[in-house]
Amino acid sequence: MVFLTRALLLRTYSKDFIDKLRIYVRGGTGGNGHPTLGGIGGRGGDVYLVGATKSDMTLKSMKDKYPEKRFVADTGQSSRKQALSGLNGASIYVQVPHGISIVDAANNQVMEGEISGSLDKLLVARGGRGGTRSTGFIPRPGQRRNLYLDLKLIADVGFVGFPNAGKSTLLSRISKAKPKIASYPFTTITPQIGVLEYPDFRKIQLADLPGLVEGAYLNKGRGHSFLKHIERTKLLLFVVDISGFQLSTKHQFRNAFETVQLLTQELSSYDGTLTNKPSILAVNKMDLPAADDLFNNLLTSLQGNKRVPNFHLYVAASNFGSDCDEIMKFKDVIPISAHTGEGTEKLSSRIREIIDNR
Ligand SMILES: Nc1nc2c(ncn2[C@@H]2O[C@H](COP(=O)(O)OP(=O)(O)OP(=O)(O)O)[C@@H](O)[C@H]2O)c(=O)[nH]1
Ligand SMILES: [Mg+2]
Repeated sequence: MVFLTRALLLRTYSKDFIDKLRIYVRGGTGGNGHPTLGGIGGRGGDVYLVGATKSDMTLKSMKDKYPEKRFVADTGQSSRKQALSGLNGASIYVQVPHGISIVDAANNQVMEGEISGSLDKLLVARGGRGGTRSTGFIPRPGQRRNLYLDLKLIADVGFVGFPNAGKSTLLSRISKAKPKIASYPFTTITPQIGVLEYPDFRKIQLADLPGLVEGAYLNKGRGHSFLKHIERTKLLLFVVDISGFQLSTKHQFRNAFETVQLLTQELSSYDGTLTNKPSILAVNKMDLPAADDLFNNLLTSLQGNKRVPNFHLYVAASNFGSDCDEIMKFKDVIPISAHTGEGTEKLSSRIREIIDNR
């Protein structure tokens, strides 16, 4: 009975609403060159996604309008005796709803750039070059891609942390995603999405974001393109390495508490409202020797300036530099090991509790 109701509900719901649409895009093929006269073929047209002029466009209306969901730009003209330089094929501009992220279906990676308003435009498939002498007058095909247009892909939880903290390891532990994991910083270079699934089918989307560096708010390490994604998440999951972090021997070593402070500072300098978002602090690598002592030190430092009666509420006052005294109020601080799985179940249930009771 429960299942039946659920199935019926889902069907009614999905008839009017979709939050994900798969489309195929292909840039136009270039035109042929002219071998005897040395003529150059025209370039194939590009495919762009542009924010719809009507802000109420939905993925459903887009699907109804283009049921085949294929967008192929024009071929470039071949070189002829009368027109040695072939004309370029026309580009196409596909109107899409506002507020979507675009995911390459081949690797599940979110493409750079987003469409949040009617002026936004994103090149998704480049046209092929026309044939020239250097290609034996043979044209190149256009780029082809399957894309997902996703309405709320990275809206649930955003992982925030310095490189190497174990964010991707955690993602692979609590979801079915298979992100790249390695012992060097900046392994993850574009946001990765995983879905946390609960026994009753509730799903929460997790965004494993590339590691931030000090100065990310100034766009160091392309910080803006990652911090931007955090704006749209409902919950921030700080992931820190209990043994601290050092980018290289040229950089200063930061202990776990300092990494929390610095991350807080990066977020608040980028956007002062980010520190008001619900957040959890996951302290990773608790399997390392001496981790327990370090964790106790961290708790003491977190409670430092303002000792709060509620055990689950910790306050990190950032005191690097006198101009910044931002605080981050964590709903919970959870010691975990993404390697052994210690604490990760508790973390998963806290994520849900907080999102559902916001
Ligand atoms: N001992 C221990 N090592 C871990 C744990 N979690 C991750 N690691 C190791 O830490 C290193 C970095 O892990 P990643 O998951 O790639 O870290 P990341 O935060 O995604 O790093 P970036 O993508 O560079 O930002 C790898 O060598 C992992 O095997 C853990 O719980 N315990
Ligand atoms: Mg990573």
